[in-house]
Amino acid sequence: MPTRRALFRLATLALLPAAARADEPAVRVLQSWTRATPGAGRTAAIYLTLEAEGAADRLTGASSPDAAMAMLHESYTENGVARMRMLDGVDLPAGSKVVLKPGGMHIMLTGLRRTLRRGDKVEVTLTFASAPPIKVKVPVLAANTPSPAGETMPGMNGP
Ligand SMILES: [Cu+2]
Repeated sequence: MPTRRALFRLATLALLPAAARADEPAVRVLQSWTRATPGAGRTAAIYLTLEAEGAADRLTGASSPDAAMAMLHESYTENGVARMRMLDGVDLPAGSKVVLKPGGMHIMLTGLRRTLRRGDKVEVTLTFASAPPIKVKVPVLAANTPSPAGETMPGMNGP
């Protein structure tokens, strides 16, 4: 005769497949990249293309074992000066691509623990309001990789 606890466990297991079925929040990372950092550079901007599948979601944060801190940032221009501000999150509408790119939104890594060399990969974990966290291995491209906006992030002299 199974104990009450064992019966409870069986019942819980039986529920799992149903819970993992349709409408499970999911976000796809369609592209990711960053640039090699010059010798003493201790910041890097991570660019991504994200797509929420199914329901809308929200990118709420990031972290990396290679950096002391990872923040969501947005570049903007004020009186002709490029600046950045922190974002609480990035909304991901259902079924449409959201592009984090130079001159716009990005994930700012500060306190880099190593130099990022072309061909390296940087591990970044993305967290979402609904979807489970995603670990991304972000390829490091050449330091002079051009950006769609042609921006070089002049505001980048610190966090
Ligand atoms: Cu930034």
